[in-house]
Amino acid sequence: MTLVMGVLNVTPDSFSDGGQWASTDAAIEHGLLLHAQGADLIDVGGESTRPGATRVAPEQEQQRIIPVVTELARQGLRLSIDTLNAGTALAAAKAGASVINDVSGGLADPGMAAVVAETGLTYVVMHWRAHAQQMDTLADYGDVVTDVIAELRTRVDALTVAGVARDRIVLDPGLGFSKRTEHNWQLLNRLDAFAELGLPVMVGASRKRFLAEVLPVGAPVRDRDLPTAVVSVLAAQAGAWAVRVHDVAATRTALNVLASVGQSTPHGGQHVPGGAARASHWTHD
Ligand code: PMM
Repeated sequence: MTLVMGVLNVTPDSFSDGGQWASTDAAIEHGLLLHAQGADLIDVGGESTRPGATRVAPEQEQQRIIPVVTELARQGLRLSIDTLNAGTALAAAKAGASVINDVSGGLADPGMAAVVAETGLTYVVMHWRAHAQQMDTLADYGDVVTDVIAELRTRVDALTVAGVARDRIVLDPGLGFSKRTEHNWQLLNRLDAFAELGLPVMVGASRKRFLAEVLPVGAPVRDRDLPTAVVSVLAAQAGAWAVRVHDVAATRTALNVLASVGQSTPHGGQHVPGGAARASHWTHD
């Protein structure tokens, strides 16, 4: 089964949920709710990566997320940490996170590969070209699927040379990051092409701008949860390892439909790199 990764942005400015879970207590409560709704992993982030966002100091990022990671790990939840910063990834690993989700795939912080290698955690390598201020200016491709796969292959090669175990890596096409609307649909249409890299793939479509295209003009962002759940089904059918979503309940229900009609993905979720045994070295239990 494809894993459901619930989004927990402990930020004042993320595009669809900024400010809602900005306090530690509210974030912990929301993380527990996402878990109760069926999230397999909670992805905790303390820096918004929405187009145009400004960077946050790693110290501030850690102040936002480490207490949340610590408490949710203590309660037995499986956690992913959404960060560009090696120091934050290491602090989160020590606080109990078992997945490092780096939207830059190691390009933003040259120290990240060493942290991934040292902790042995699962590492999500997303396709990324530039920070939030510039990313929309870098959405030029020949064939977007071919180009994204080639750029991810280059990242995987560089990371393995830097000591990251290949079997810890999960790939992500990076929907919405230096992608125009049509690029996102093309990537979703050909998710199966990523199989040539021989690594698990995760998909983060949740509430992104391109989904507005299938809704009435002016529909509120929350209305994107329905198309998000549909994309979760398509991703699962293509064998995705995980989908990253805000509305966990909707995606869980949609994936239950798929399971009920006997179409649980044969591949997705079976290969879970960096499982609990490996991660336990970094937890406090
Ligand atoms: N998208 C966002 C943040 N983190 N991580 C991965 N692996 N893939 C994504 O597509 C992704 C991500 C931006 O969405 P948000 O601002 O709603 O968190």
